[in-house]
Amino acid sequence: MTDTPLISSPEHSVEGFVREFLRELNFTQGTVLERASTNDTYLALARTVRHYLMARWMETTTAHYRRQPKAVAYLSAEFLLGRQLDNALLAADLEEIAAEALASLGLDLDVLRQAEVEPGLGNGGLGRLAACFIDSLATMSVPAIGYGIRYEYGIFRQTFVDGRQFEEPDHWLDNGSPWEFAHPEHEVTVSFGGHTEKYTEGEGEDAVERSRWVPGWQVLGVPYNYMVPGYRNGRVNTLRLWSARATHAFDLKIFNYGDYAEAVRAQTFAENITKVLYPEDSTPQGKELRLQQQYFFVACSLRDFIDQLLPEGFDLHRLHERICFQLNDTHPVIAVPELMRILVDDHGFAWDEAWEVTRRCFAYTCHTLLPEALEVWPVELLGRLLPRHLEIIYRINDEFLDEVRETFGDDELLVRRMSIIAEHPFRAVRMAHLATVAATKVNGVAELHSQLLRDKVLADFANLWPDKFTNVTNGVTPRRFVRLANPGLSALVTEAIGDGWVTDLDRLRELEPFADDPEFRRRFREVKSANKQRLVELLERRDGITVPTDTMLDVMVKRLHEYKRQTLKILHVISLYDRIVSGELDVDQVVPRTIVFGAKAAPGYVMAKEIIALINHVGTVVNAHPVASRVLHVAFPANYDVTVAETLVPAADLSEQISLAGKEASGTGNMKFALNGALTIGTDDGANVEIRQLVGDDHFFLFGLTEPEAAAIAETGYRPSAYYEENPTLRRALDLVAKGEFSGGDRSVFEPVVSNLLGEDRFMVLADFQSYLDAQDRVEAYYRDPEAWSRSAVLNVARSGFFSSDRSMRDYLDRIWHAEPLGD
Ligand code: 26W
Repeated sequence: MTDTPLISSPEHSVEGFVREFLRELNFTQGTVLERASTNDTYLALARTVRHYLMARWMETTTAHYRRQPKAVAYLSAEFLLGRQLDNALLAADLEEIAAEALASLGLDLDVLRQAEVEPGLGNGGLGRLAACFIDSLATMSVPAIGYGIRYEYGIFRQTFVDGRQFEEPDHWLDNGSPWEFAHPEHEVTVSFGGHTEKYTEGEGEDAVERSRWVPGWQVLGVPYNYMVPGYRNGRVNTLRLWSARATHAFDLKIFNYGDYAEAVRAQTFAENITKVLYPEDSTPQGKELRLQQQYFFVACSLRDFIDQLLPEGFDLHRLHERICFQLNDTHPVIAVPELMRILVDDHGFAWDEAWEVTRRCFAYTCHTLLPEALEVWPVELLGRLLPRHLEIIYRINDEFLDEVRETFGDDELLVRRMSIIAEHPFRAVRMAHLATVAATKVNGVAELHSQLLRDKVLADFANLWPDKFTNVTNGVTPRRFVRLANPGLSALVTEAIGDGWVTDLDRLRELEPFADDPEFRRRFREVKSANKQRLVELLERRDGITVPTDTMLDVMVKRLHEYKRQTLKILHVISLYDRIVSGELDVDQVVPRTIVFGAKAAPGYVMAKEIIALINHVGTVVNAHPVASRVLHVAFPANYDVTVAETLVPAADLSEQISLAGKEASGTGNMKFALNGALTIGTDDGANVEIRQLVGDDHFFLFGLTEPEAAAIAETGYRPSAYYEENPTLRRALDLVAKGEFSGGDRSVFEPVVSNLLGEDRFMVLADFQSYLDAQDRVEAYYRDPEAWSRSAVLNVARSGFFSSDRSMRDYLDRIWHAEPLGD
């Protein structure tokens, strides 16, 4: 890299901004202000803001290259970024300048903000976590790069027709994407298929048996770079997402045969690899294209790091001194045999030498506890797509099982349990086992989750390597989820304790005394109520949904999954409705609530889709009922995404975190709500446990079975119908659904939901029903006292600083990566 001086940033002033903006509008967008569309002005604005970050980006990149510090590569199939404009404005400290500059041209920044289509390159928690982590790494000046996939279509757009979910493609790139930089000149070739050949290298004494991969077909990976700006620290890291293209040679060959249509087909075939994000969250479908995606991005990323980011001639025996590849769940785990292949086949390492390095380069984060979410790849498929990798996996497994036998003796049951290869119901590679064997560290994402990994899911491995296992509790970025999403609260907090909290969230502790200050509480309530007003306007504008303003805002937003128990929430609504309509509850005595749901279901997850329909139908009936609608309102805006969360979370009073204990690995929405001053009603699950410990029992509504209790019930045989028989309130609620109250009298519509609850009820909704209702009664009583409630809300804010993703990053740095921030 040369020492050419960098062009300096545009002038940091309103005039400077106006000049740069008009230049962009005229010279890049090719239009004039008078005729520019909203999209034209948005694109010009985005590029203007980008310019202010450009010099920092080049400086950061150059510093990494020159100093060659130990870096972190976060490998993730998902990065759920959310909109970029606001975050870039904030990082560059341009919010006021931009607003003023645009106003001077008769433009409204708020309108332009809304023109941005968010890149929905993730499903939910895991993808959003990756986005929070790279934000924190940049803000902490840690040398880090995110590697992932540039899906042409992100998570589907959800619509409702008659209350049922339909999916539409998400054309997020249609209007142009001003935040990405394509680098086709850095394309990487990725191979697939074919077969392997044995050959002997050297002669006589020195002869070694080696294996060579003869691939069947290849594609190109083109990197797209995205800026990851640190918060006002002069650093901008890189997120590199890969897009698949057909190789030039491939089309050319076919083209020469004169089959033009075939050449185009080949192109399409290659480009399919990064066409669409798989919308399955937690139940893998085992699709070939998904394995292609995983190998594709991981092969591109390793090649990129080794060939582009390390200096020429770097001795790969020392790779672990320069990088830790963090595996975000099992999706990138095929990187393990890929690195072995690179070292052994391409660089001539001996097997043991290569394993020594590989073992030290990877760390693995597990994000689930559900057995069905643990990825396995059929050996048949993996061997067909990646024959050399399968060979390598077999050898890793052989040596690993030798170690197991050496340590524990010939316990064949144990060996079978621990094997990387499962034999039943079909031969398959267990990716979590491969990851655990290869990783220096394995972590769960909340204390309880990490403990359950050690004690249950990966217990045999924890016995073998107790020191390998650790915990890093998840976090969320305070820049996006407090500072940007909640300007009112941010201003109030800053006025009280200064603005240091934005990068040092523990400082929120200094707010504690303000919880006892009536004036502060009054202003806190004012902020909450303004945030509710903003939400009401959003729902009206975006969805045409009208909801009342000043009611308790009770929110459950997350992917639709049975273990998360949206059914428990809707049964609560049904029960309130039933008791109001029957006169058991005096409507004038009920605290008015607005219940907001947001949830996408995996397109093939039938039960989840039924639950969505049930929620929508209950909402229709409740909202239309002359008496019930005086105090109850249900809203279910379609297509919940990061952008909606940014308005919804700051408005919430009550955060619903009601999974069956032992099933939610962590949750991160729970943290966002607490940080924005919502009180949680929740089970002892995931990070709820830590939230409750920190904010205190008096400021958290706990209910439900504990994990050991749920496990014990499951052990002795769970009988949901017993709860139905014994609890008249529950029975009435379920009977209403069964007899068609919410389906125009048609009993068949929600029969599958009801019979599932009465039959299997795998996640013990009925067992926790009464406890949940009792907790909701406590919520209601407490909410009647606004002073007490807002005191608790302020304490939730003050005591949740631990849930900053900056703290998560510090924990990863100390416990796993052993890397350091780059000094000035
Ligand atoms: C299709 C295969 C598959 C399997 C698992 C896709 C996605 C997954 C993820 C592990 C599901 C997921 O997003 N897990 C969530 O990760 C969050 C971040 O750590 C946690 O907060 C959530 O509790 C966990 O469900």
